[in-house]
Amino acid sequence: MTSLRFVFWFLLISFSAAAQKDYKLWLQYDKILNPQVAQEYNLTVKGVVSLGNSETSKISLKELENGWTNMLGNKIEIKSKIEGENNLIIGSQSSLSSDIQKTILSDFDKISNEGFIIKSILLKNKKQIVITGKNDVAVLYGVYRFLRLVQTNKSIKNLSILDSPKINLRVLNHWDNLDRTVERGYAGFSLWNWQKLPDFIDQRYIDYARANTSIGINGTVLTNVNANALILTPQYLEKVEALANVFRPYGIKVYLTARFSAPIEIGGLKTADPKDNAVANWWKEKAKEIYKRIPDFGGFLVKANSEGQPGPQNYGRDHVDGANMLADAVAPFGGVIMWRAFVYSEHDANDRAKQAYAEFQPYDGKFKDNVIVQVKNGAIDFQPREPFHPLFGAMPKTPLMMEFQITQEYLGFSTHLVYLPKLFQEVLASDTYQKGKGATVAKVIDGSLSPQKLTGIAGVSNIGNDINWTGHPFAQANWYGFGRLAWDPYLDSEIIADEWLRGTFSNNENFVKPVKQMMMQSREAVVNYMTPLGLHHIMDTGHHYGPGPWVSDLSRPEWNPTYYHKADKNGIGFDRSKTGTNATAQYAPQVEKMFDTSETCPEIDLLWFHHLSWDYKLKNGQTLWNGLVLKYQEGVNQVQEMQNTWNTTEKYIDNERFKEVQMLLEIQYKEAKWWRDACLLYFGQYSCKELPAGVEKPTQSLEYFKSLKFPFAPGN
Ligand code: GCV
Repeated sequence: MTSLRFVFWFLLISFSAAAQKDYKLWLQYDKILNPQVAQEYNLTVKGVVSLGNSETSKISLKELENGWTNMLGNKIEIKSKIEGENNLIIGSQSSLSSDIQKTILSDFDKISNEGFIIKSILLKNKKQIVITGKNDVAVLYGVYRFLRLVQTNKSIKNLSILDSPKINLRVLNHWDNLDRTVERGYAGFSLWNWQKLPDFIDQRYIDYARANTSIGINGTVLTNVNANALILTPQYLEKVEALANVFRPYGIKVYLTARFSAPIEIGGLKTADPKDNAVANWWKEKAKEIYKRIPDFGGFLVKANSEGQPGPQNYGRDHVDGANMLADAVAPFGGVIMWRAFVYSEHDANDRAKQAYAEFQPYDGKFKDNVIVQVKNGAIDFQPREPFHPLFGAMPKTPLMMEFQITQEYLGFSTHLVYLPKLFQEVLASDTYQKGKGATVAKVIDGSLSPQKLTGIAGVSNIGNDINWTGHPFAQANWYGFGRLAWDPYLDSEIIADEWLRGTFSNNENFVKPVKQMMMQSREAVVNYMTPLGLHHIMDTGHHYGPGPWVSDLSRPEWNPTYYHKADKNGIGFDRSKTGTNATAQYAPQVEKMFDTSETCPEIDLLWFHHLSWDYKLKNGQTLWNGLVLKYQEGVNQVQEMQNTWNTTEKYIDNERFKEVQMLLEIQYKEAKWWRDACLLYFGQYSCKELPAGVEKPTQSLEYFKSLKFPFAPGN
């Protein structure tokens, strides 16, 4: 009995320790194992002096204390005033004594309102480190950066770091419904427990805020873009207010999605026509009501006249009318409207990839100052690879906000290890050529190409109430990497992976080096085994889980995979060149020219822009058929390599996360083969060609793959 009890407690304790590791994200603050490194830190920092006393300052101090104690194994002395040397002094500009201010005065001119300074200084001949900024939230950003230096075992001698975010609105978009289901969510249910709010504040809300602020995210849209008007009723606003109160000290603003028909559904009006005075007034009153509760409310995100959502077009008005009416409602309070450009219509016979540009580009310069147009990274819908959206750079008089998808709707849900910052970086570094060479997407969205009053970037969240937040331990890296790139869209995704691995798992080079390489290769692997050479949108219907290139019977033509790959006896691919839909003409002339002919089109985008014969010669001399098949096989091989790499890491990390990832990689391997076999069997019917050497033969028939059904796939 006693021994049974012991086993029970042992299991419980080890389970909760493991769960905590998963839960703690990149903020593990593990003990520093290298004694020299630990010694340097202990010698360089002997105490902390916190100069502020706001809620935010208290968080800064608590984070420092907690991080330091865990990493160094000894408590850091908290001092009430600066005495002796080797102190860490934290406080905003106005709280600093004049002698400290003097030493770093010119640095304040080099940072923005949210920027921070971490500097080793000499104060009365004594060495100190200062972490400061123009306000307490900026200081908190600095504290997290300082802790990251320690976490990643960087030197903290002679520090001189000045850093400001390059983009102002850095927000997560939660596609969370009020019943706690999450559209395209693969990590459990929504974090927001509407039933228990406002009185019950889950520790998760606080840890969510900590994680976000540690990477610089400063906004959260709590609700799904497929919106429910109830969120705007007093019953729910009270709950939203409670969340806003939790997030405020962390510098995170709350936003909501606005259902365009809300004036009818919850306001009792007969119309939601944006030109109707009663409608405009209803929104003005609603804004007043919200700001009374939440003075720093961020504003609204709107999906209108898209995939069946109501919008101004229901009343013969356009997107400008709709967005500007809402903009007027929130303007007196400093709110913004994030208006989505994700539009395409079953009544428009045009190539779906052209529709958003065709509709929105003519609106350039017509939106009010507090409207920012949110554009997905590519023209279709978050595929494993898409060329950058042609709207980027094409609306110089309108702020455009990037929308990335962190949740892996089309990239294997939370089961596949895919390191997305590699994808994000590829998009951000794409050259639009809109003002000549070097006009990257990053420069469009940070306002450096054409100055903008608002700049922004959104990531569709992959967070749910799973213990590890994101379903897959490595999907945490996608949340992390999104935040880091939102802060600085020019960062290298490999450096981000390095930081994340060290903060999350270990500083051991034998672990970091191979696993980083694995992460960096993972995005190309998923492209290879799902949609190589520019293929896109060939997943199964509705839930989007697994391959479905055969699907051709959906009511809307542009929902069918056959619309996108157009495979037939003559070849495969969507002709978007001059001889086809001429979508290439939506890009700047240099880009248009490059995409327009198959010889100059990058092969990674080939079948996005061209329909080519099965015998078309690729750059490596292979026929298109053989090349395509080999890419599918390469993707499968890459997953196998990822498995091999992971299997070498067992001795460096905790057993639980090792096992979790190992099992998930095994599923990924199976699913990669599923994608390869299903797609090759299907396309092979048209190419009528054999599989080249080196490719495994499918073990199931096409009919088998077509028969698979997933009625309870998550996220639907
Ligand atoms: C929130 C795709 C997804 C939808 C999503 C939509 C959007 O179509 O499948 O679930 O809806 O994009 O971004 O609005």
